[in-house]
Amino acid sequence: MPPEEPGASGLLDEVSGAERALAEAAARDRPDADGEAFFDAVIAADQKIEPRDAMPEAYRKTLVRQIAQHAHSEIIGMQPEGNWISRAPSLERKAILLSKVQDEAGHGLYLYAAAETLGVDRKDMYAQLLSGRQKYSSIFNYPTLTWADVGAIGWLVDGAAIVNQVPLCRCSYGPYARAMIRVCKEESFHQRQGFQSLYVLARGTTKQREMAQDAVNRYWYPSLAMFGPPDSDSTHSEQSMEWKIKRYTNDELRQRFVDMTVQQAGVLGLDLPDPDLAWNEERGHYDFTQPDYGELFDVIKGNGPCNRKRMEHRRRAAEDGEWVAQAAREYARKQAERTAVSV
Ligand code: FAQ
Repeated sequence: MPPEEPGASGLLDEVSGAERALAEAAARDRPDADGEAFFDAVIAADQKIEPRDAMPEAYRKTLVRQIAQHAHSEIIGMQPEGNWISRAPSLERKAILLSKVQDEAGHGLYLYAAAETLGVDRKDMYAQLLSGRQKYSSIFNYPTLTWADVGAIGWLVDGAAIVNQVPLCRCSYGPYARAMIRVCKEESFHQRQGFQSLYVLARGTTKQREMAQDAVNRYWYPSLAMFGPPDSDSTHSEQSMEWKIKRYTNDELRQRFVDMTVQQAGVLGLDLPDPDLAWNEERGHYDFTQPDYGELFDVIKGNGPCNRKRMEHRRRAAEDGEWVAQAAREYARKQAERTAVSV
């Protein structure tokens, strides 16, 4: 067994703490005011806005944008790893990967459900993804060239996702915060399986070790870019932090991820592909080379290595699955009819 990697257990503590805090907040008295004053009081008291509460339209729109984009990321994120299910090197690895990819579908489901509490329809969000009007995370537009990429995604991509999403368990919007608690617990498990898979490869044959290093080399900078543009170019951070949707800025979270990951790379015995990575005593953080943000914006615009492939696959899946959706809709209609008759 690989030794415990540093950092992850502390993050999980924060998740359990968030769960307690949510239960306590729900039990507390809510501010006795209507409309804007109510919203401001709830945010100031660090409590939760719930679906039927008054909220500014811009707050609602920001949440729909972020949650929909997050949900789309989870389901598009099934593709790069799904690519390896049929070629996993053992039955055990295949079963693990299958479960992980199913978990991502489940995360999509919780998140679409959370977005629906804001008065939007899942069907419409999905249509906006397919038409390109709503986006998904840049990271899933990179290819998975070897088996080691599956480990690198688990370790780095799920690792970055946890760092970004643990603070979202304390997001001011109740349904999103609650969905994130379960998602984070599962992502933590995913991160550990990726770490363990790379740990085994790093101690395997020379070829396996090289494959693991190559995967880390290719996934390092795209993982750093997942946190979004630098704070100076982030259009939404300031307002989202005022509303307590975001708790930390993009750069703060990126730094936290680097600090945590450098130590883990040491345990794995793999190098991070940054010659300027160095501990800065004065800052109490690692200095590191920033990702290429020009590349990030290019990928967001649809020009990454796999954007077209990912969207074509999704569109084909929607067309091929239309008969199932139709059958489900018809079944739901009949059930509703029967319930109406028996009432
Ligand atoms: N990719 O002003 P900001 C996962 C856009 S799930 C694409 O800083 P914000 C699990 C941003 O939307 C990964 N677009 O924006 C998994 C905005 O554009 P817009 C997804 C990006 O919202 C693992 C513009 O740039 N996680 O990994 C990206 O305050 C393994 C300006 O940016 C989430 O969605 C990007 N990387 O902060 C699944 C977490 N970065 O909308 C399968 C929730 C920025 O105005 C396998 N989301 N943009 O046109 C968030 O925390 C935030 O939305 C950020 C961006 C931090 C992503």
